[in-house]
Amino acid sequence: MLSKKFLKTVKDIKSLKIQGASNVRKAAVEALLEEVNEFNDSSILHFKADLFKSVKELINARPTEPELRSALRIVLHTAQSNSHSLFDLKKEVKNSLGYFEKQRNEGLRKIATYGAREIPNDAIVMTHCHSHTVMEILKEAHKQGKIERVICTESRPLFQGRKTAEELTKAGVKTTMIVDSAVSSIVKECGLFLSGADAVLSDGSVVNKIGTQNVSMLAEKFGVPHYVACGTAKFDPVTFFGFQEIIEQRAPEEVWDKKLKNFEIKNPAFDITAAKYVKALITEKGVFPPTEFAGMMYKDLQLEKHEKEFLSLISLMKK
Ligand code: RUB
Repeated sequence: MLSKKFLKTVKDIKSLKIQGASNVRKAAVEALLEEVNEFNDSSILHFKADLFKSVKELINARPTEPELRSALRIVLHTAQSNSHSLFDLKKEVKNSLGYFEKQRNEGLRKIATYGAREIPNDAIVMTHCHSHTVMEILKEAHKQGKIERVICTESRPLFQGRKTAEELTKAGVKTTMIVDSAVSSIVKECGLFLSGADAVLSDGSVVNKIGTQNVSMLAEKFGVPHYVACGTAKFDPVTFFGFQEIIEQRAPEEVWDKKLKNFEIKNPAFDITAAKYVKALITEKGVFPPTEFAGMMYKDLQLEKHEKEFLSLISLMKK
């Protein structure tokens, strides 16, 4: 039985109350740990069944989140271990999730350090949506006195740019907000465009909040480099095996709650920026051109050997 608290986390992820790939992953891991702690049946089989159900709920809460899937894969992998007692299995799941989180947090510090090095002095930086990885870099660069100003888009339809603006101004960073359609007029004033990522695909292209591709293409037109800040857990391994990343389609009411005849609203949450528009990915393993990054991840994850494991996780996603 999944707890009310767990189901509330799933609901909050679905409704975007919990937003951004890293926050989604963090909330999911916390909810899973709590489920493990609170499980009070004595059957190891029931425990595994519950774990499987939790993974399924979470994987379908937001379909475009490979970082969340990376955490869930660890849970499924650990659940298949040879632990004979429930106590040991619980301990193993908790340890593996704890280790994963620790690595993500240490990785974030490294990304902030490497990212701040890429930011030139007196930089005007454009950003889009709200990425807590981007925030770490901007705050670090601000501490080093490198930022003149950050320009953030509103990021319609749900205005995540406001969250970015609030956080930046609180940290003492001079911030300008623009409507999404003002990007072409303003991006030429910027030294770089820095975005986050929800996923990096096998061809090095980057999935991120809808509108990222627009900013990236316009930035290229005006000679402004696009850097993407993301942990390596954002890499989507199944795209190496012919699977397409699912682009989440969100409710039309987020755009306009009007019902008209002969009328439809399309509301994709993400878009895909081709690798050729991205100068580099800033990750905890270093700063890489996107296609090189994908090749490195293929080797690192030993995908040739682990294809089955990655595909079995994806099979839990609703079609
Ligand atoms: C958020 C978004 C962020 C990435 C990266 O979209 O596109 O740029 O998730 O975030 P949404 P982070 O608001 O739909 O979740 O760097 O925090 O992982």
